[in-house]
Amino acid sequence: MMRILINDTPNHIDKEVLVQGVVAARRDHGKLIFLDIRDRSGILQVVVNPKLSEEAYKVALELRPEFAVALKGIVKKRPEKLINTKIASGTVEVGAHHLEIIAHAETLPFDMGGETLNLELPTLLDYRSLTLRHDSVKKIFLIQAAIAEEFRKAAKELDCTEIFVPTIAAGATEGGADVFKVDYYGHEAFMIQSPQLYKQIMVGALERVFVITKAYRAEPSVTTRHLSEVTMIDIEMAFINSFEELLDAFEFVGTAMIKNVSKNHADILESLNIEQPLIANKVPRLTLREAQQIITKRTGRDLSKELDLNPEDEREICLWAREEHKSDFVTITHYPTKKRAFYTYPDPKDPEYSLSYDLLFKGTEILSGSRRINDYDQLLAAMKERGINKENFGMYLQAFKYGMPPEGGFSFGLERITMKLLELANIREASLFPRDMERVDERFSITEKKDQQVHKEKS
Ligand code: AMO
Repeated sequence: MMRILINDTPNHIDKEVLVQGVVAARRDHGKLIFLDIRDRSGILQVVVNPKLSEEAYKVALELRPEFAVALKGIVKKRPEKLINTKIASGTVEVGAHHLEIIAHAETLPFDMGGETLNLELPTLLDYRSLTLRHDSVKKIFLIQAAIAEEFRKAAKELDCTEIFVPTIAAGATEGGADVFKVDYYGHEAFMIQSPQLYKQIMVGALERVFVITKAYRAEPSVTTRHLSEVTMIDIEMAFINSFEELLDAFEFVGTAMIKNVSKNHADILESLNIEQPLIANKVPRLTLREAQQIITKRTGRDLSKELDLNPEDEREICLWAREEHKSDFVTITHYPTKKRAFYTYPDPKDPEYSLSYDLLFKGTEILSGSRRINDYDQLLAAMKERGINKENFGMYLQAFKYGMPPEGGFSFGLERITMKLLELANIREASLFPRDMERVDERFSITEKKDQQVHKEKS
């Protein structure tokens, strides 16, 4: 007999089916045992009645959560008042006449049977292999997969080719101190902080590229929105004719991803009580200075000396965009040149500021990017000015030495988008196996902790 998926059971009323899945919950009701069985498609209620099969009943008595089972039974329509609208198979149940254990599980450390998990974050992550199986957690990663899929679609609409880049590099991609060093056969190398250098090199060959890759940030702080291992989803495009062309491109990709995922998975958003995001026809655009002036007007805080938006500012300007433009997105451009990476193109009209941008969504930056310096000599000068050793960037510089058209690009953080779309309190919930100062899979014990200060942030 062929296995069918749980969410297909309503199409087999009064027929015998074979279902395989995992016990999500077992409820003993006197002479009857009810099982919630979970497979990749959904959850099914199974009734085990000793009058139907004494043998199946005996097996059901042994079952505990997370046991894997195979069962055969007849699909029965549920009476109207017993229909469960929260699950796709809620109009039916299966009366098991054959039940077999195919894998055992130890007693769980906590109850996984409820609709939500109600665990503190450390426990949620300490038992990650287990908690990832819970419906409420699985939904996060179904949405994340959908975001990545929509990104690929949008990137292809822009005629970009997918590339796969190294994650070990000769130089620190973004500069700064938050880089992991690697002992590479006795040579010094670095984990990439972003796919930046390689995507730039590749527009010399393919003109328009996209990449989904892991990148590493040795973040010296513990915040709700920083990870040490990030999934970056990036685009880079050459032969750009204007700065606005880049803004149009990332606003198209950003809004298309969010719009399509929210529409195609409206059921998941609804089940998590998430409102549909506000997507205006045109994403509002502000320079950093304009954004700061708006924030000052709204809050009275003087930001005239600030070179960036802090998390509180980001939340405030997003509130403004929602109120004034009915948009959960807002684009901020022209950050100070010295605050951005060496490859950023200074604004020819005012070189203190740069042709750079961030895209904010529901209160937080989800994307960064810029037009790039494409002239070899200008690039060398920018590196020199920042004290960057060009010896570590040989392969990168080679691309510019042999000519590079005007180009630019951008990068979304996949976990950031997921976190914001699903209104998760902490970015760690949006990473399967989050890495931070205190954890690689399992939490480091206090005695193992290096002599390094952990800065905890309020936000
Ligand atoms: P940036 O450093 O701003 O830009 O990173 C791009 C996007 O990646 C995400 N991100 C992070 N998410 C979680 N934890 C972190 N530690 C973290 N760091 C970054 C954010 C951010 O907007 N090379 C440039 C991009 C470009 O110019 O194309 C870069 O890396 O969502």
